[in-house]
Amino acid sequence: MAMFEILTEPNPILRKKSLPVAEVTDETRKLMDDMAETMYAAEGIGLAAIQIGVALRILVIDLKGKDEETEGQLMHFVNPEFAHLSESQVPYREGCLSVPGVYNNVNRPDRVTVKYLDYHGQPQILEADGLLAVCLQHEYDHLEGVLFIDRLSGLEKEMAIKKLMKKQGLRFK
Ligand code: QAP
Ligand code: CO
Repeated sequence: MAMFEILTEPNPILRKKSLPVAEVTDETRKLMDDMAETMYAAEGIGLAAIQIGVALRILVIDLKGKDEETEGQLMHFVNPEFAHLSESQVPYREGCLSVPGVYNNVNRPDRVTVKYLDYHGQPQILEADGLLAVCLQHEYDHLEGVLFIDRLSGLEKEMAIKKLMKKQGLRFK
């Protein structure tokens, strides 16, 4: 296994749209193992392949102690698609390994049904709520080149970017 560097905003690669995986092979599984190791090393709960510079539609999620239902389970999602998103939305305070040190409330549907291929390439359907539903939508956004800060209102987004740049020792103008 190997650990990778996690790309951070404003790296333009994070804006790329990821491509579907044609077939889940040993090479795909190697990539998923490396993604999991990178996520654990960074103490994250979710990671999309594009965050390590690979534009493929692959997510890994491990909510650790933060969610009772999935506790301690590493989950792999290849080519995920939402079959259902609930009408009702809830706010959740999100962060992102690619936007370090910035946290904001984001509104999203609170229940989702996701279709995907698992680690073995088998088709699966999963209903999720709570933190898993939030995390799936956050990670799915990465596949479309969208970051959680893009979902904030104009002023909130401006403040989030200022905070990020300050953390990185950058200055405006
Ligand atoms: C996405 O986020 C997520 O700023 C996963 O300094 C977040 O793993 C889904 C992290 C919230 C649902 C709810 C962020 C680690 C990890 C940081 C993460 C940081 C260190 C973020
Ligand atoms: Co993220």
